[in-house]
This record gives sequence, C-alpha cells and structure tokens, in this order.
Amino acid sequence: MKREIYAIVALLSMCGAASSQQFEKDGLVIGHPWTRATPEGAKAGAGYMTITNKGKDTDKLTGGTFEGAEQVQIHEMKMEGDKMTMRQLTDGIEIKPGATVTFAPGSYHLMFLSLKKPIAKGENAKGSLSFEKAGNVDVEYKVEDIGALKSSDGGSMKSDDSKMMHDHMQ
Ligand SMILES: [Cu+2]
Repeated sequence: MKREIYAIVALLSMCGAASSQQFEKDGLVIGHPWTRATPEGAKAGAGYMTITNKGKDTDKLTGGTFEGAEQVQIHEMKMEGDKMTMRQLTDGIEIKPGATVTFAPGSYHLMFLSLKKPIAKGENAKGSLSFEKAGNVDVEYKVEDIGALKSSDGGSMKSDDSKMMHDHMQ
C-alpha cells in the first residue's frame, strides 16, 4: 500500500514539472513538444505538440529543424475509406487567432527525416519551428519510449490505435 502512494506522488510531481514545457513567441504558444525514441538504424522520427495562436494575426507553420535530422516535413495522417494515409502538407498549416492546432499520432505531425543518429530517451531533443510571421521558435522535445502513443506528461494525443502507428512507422 505504501509503495502505491509513493508511485502516485512521483507521478504527480512529474506532471507538475512538465507543465512548464511551453515555448512562446509573438503570441504563438507551443505546448508539450514530444517525440519518440527510435530504434538503431531508423531513419525517421515524428514530433507532436500543440500550437495555440494567442495573437491577433493568422500565422502559418511552414517547417522546422530537428537535431540530427536532415529534413523536417509537415505531415497529415487521415482515414481515406478504411485506409490510413499520410501526406506531406507542402503549403504548411495555418493557425488562426484563437485557434489551437494539435499535432498527435494519427493526425498532424512533424516528420524528422534522414536521422543521422537514433533519437535517445533521457535527454530533451532540440529543434525549432518556422512560422511565416513569427519566424523561428526554438523548442525542446521530450523523448518518450519507442512506440509511445502519447506523452507521459499529458501532451497531445488524438488516437490510441496502435495499428495505425505501426503502419505509419513502416
Ligand atoms: Cu509522417
């Protein structure tokens, strides 16, 4: 019994610490960026977060950078009929004033391509997001377990369909 109580306390304090993981620039608030550790030899990873526009003007996410990746693309996954498909959004994603766009497994995500080394759990991974008006915003991604479907700190999550994730990573 005692042990269970300790576990809960540890979990609560972790949540408290993580809620500060937020990055801001010119009214754009980027909440809980997270990614997954990748197995040895994997060439791609994915990034998730929420982006809220608290400013007065529409802005647009146009891309970004990720440490160790040669390229970062904006992708969207969605169901077409009974098939999950993924496509690149080459025009970026508009974020209107007052709107929050959620990047989560099975939905919008950033794709980190041509990784030079695996994404390792333990340390935060550095990257940046590029916006049409706000410019570049530095962010840090919390690194979760390989195959994680959501961030342990309560980050974005839209789907818990593990088959979907599996298809995506292939
Ligand atoms: Cu993708």
